[in-house]
Amino acid sequence: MLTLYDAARCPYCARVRIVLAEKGVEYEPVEIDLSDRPAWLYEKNATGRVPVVEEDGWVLPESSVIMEFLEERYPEPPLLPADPAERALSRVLIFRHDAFTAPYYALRRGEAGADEAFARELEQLDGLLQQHAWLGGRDYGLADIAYVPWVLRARDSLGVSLERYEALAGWVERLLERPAVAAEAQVVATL
Ligand SMILES: N[C@@H](CCC(=O)N[C@@H](CS)C(=O)NCC(=O)O)C(=O)O
Repeated sequence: MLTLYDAARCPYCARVRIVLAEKGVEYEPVEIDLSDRPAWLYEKNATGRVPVVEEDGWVLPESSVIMEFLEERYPEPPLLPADPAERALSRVLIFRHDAFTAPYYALRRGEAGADEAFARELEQLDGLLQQHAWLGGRDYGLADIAYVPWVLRARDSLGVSLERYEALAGWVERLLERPAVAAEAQVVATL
């Protein structure tokens, strides 16, 4: 049985929770109190961060790597496109994700100018979604899962309106039709 060292409020953990739910993988969640982390967590991940997954004594940190690991370990249903070019584009989006989250966290800290910087990031996502239905191309997959936890938190916890980003707002609505993503919206509502 796979174990997920998890924290409800953590959007990186949300990525992993969504992938596990999409693939129907049973797992044991271990909730970590990030304000009072157990010392043993550093033995599993030197940075002391979550998410971490563990299977038969083998441990793996880093949400983007965990997502790819789960995709290979549990290939059905596939969450990366079959086409190598589309797979590569999904990976570029995941690789560049920090550019999206930096203004998100600045906004959460109430820094000056953060709302404009985050709006520019949302505009970029909206532009991509005007070109194709999902961030990774024609199909829903890891690129969408990599971004949606922050978009939900921005909308529901930081009060960022998505109204002016028509394609992005439509993408969120389509994502929320998926039980794995709807469950995350429920988690965000409890934070
Ligand atoms: N690059 C890591 C980031 C994980 C991360 O920052 N997790 C946060 C919670 S959302 C954490 O554990 N923070 C505790 C800390 O920074 O000490 C990943 O993608 O998994």
